[in-house]
Amino acid sequence: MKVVVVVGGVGGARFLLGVKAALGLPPIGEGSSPHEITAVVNTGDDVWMHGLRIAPDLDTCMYTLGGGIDTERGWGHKGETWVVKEELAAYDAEPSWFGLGDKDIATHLIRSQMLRAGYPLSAVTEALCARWKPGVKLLPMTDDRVETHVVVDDPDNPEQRKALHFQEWWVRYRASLPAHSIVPVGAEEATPAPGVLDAIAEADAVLFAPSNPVVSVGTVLSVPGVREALRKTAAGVVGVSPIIGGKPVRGMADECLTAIGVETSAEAVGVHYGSRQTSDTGLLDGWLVAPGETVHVPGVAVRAVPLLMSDVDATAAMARAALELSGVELD
Ligand code: FO1
Repeated sequence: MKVVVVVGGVGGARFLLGVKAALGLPPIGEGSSPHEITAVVNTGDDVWMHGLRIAPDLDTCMYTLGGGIDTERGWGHKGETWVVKEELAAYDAEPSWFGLGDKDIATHLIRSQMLRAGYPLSAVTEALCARWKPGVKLLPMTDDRVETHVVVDDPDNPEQRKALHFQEWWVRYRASLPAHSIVPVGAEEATPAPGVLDAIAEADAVLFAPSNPVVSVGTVLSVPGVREALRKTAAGVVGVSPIIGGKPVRGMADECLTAIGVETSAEAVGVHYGSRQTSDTGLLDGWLVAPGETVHVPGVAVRAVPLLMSDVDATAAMARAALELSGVELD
């Protein structure tokens, strides 16, 4: 079976652990299985910091599925040290609000060196995954530069508006500055990375992880060609709500949803993604929501299952429910 999962960072990576388990694969590392999982990963969070190219969502997926993630933080290496970060601070090197761990820096050095040598991000990711063996194919949504920027009132000059890179808004300001708009800069000129459209076309099931519907899934959908491929694929397309009881499970999806005028509810996000059958822009055939939520999404089959990814077994149950709702037969 070929499964494609559209993912962002922490939530997406955790969901992928469950998809692997649901298909009989070991959550961490590689296993032998007739099933193929391809993750199409958001790269709008990517950023140049201290001369290094950081790709947070790709790294979070790679470390989580390869067994190297710091599970507390949800990003970066477990057992991390911060000597270089302290040295940079000693030089007053900005930005001091973004933490680069010593082990993590090795990943960014390899990636930056390969990018400067002309390798596309997808080739860099493949090279890094040769070490981490995530057990799924990690594809960046595009090899082109797309960076999510957030338009806010300039904190130093509130009459003015200012576009912040997503990382500054998210990490430095903790998304506390109301976002007037969220823009995936460069998306119009981007093309899907090699393999993305084929994976969607050949999939038996396509799942939207419970990632941020705006800055993660939404950014992947902003790459020209992706939405069309999702609307055309013979695979069932099923999303998992990142909103439970009117609140995001983690992160600041509510701030992001408000910025695009979507209410923070499982129903509103389902309607936002839309129905593939009964609309000419919608993407979903199925929508998983938490128990007890009354959710109606016209033209979309809604099912209620526990959605807390408290451990791999719980996440595997969610993934199985999503796969079944997409119409595939699980052994
Ligand atoms: N998140 C933070 O809250 N603080 C940080 O200092 C930070 C550094 C960082 C470095 C590398 C990396 O891959 C991720 C990092 N993140 C940090 C997380 C990152 O901002 C988020 O994981 C994603 O951008 C949101 O999905």
